[in-house]
Amino acid sequence: MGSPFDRRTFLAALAASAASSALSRGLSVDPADIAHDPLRPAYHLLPPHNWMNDPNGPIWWKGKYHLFYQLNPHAAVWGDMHWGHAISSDMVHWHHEPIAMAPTPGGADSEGCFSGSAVVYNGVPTFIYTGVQNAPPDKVTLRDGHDKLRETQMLATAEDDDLLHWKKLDAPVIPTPPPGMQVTGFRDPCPWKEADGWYVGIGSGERGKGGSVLLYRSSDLRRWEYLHPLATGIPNGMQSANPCDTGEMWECPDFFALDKVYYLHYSTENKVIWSTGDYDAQAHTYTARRQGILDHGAYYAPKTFVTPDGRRILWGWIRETRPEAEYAAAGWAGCMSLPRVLTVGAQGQLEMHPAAEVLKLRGSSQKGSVLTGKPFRTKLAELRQELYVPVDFSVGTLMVRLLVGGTEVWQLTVNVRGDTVHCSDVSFPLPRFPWPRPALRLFIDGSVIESFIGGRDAVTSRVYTLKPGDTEVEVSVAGKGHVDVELWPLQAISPDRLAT
Ligand code: DQQ
Repeated sequence: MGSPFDRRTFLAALAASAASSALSRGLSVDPADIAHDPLRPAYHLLPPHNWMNDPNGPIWWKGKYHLFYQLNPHAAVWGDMHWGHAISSDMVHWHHEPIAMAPTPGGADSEGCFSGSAVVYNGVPTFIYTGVQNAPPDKVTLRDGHDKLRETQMLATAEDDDLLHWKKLDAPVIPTPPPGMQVTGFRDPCPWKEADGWYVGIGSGERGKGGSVLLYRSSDLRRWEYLHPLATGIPNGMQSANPCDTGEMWECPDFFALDKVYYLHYSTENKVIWSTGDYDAQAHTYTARRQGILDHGAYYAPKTFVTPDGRRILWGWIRETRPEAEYAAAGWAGCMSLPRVLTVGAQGQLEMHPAAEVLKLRGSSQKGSVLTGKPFRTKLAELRQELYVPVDFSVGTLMVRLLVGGTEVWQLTVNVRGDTVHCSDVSFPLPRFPWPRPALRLFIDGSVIESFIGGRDAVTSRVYTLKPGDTEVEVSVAGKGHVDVELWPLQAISPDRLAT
């Protein structure tokens, strides 16, 4: 899997600390230490403690936003997947709710409730998700070098309007992959409705052939008929025990119409690939016309939903990049990206910017000017900031750096004329489309930096060496140019993040 899928490490950690009373309450680290950890994000959604990965089943229901997510309630490492739940009225401030779904002993999801989606069917919010269980070799669909599991697609229906209680159907609704296919995986259903019924895409692939999204159709979400692959990759010759590392398994697909074109994304090789193209609604075939990388950093397995005012919002998992022993010891791991609004430009290029709701976190801003040879540099009292740098194409190169004790620990360089971006150790081209939002916007939150470039490209970084009170931000230009800078302190969304 793209995530650290190390069940053995998780079980070993669990066994080693089984005697601890904190762990018996689902805590591996003292909550006070977690609350005061300066590296822990203060305005990105994360659980009170322990491990989070993919966003699951985002939905707006009865006046509230609900976000579910992959949660290990026992430790800050991947394992024993449950669905955590948080509710919000603005997609920024959250209230943690009890676990929405847990594995059922003896059931088809006994080893984990993997990722999935939420739809409303006959007036009832309904999850379609992947259950995993141990199974004889001929039934196993997931082999990643550690785990051997059978994946089936399962259904659960909401029992109350706060979406706190869910009733599972005992039997999987899609129990096996298509006959004759030796799949590299079979998970993460993304459903949608068309005039003639429901459709679902399932992340899959085949060894030596590449990843795919398998398309099924149903009239009632319960009985599904396999049609054909909605999209397939191409073999790239890479070899690994884990097909997610070679692009032979596509995780967490999402498919929908966006601004009159069709849009698909999937996650593989630690990246999220988006494409836009055409969908033939008679033949149910998709032809990608343009594609790219959704975020060039520590970002994976995103999922979208539509707000009541019609915005397509993307949530993504911001993963850890430090060693597992460090995040396990910290007692928390992973957080959700800020809500991003997706649109498509005139040439089919993906555009993306943080939802306007995020602006409500801003305090009073500090403004500055940058000239060639005269950078803007200021100390950050807190590691919770938004930096806004409007850009025009007369500027040569723009550089944003973070320094601790005067030493650079992170930098973003946008070579506007040369069409390239460097972000610490990541580089990527900046295609010459007009920028829908001609600015850089950076969100610093503990160890997370989410950067938006021109309203189109994004790169999410993790930096574990930032220190509150001893971190400076610097903006400079090379070549001819002058830019203005605005910096806002952002409020934390709760005093300690333990309840909200
Ligand atoms: N995470 C889930 C899977 C998915 C993967 C398991 C992607 O359903 O394929 O935690 O991060």
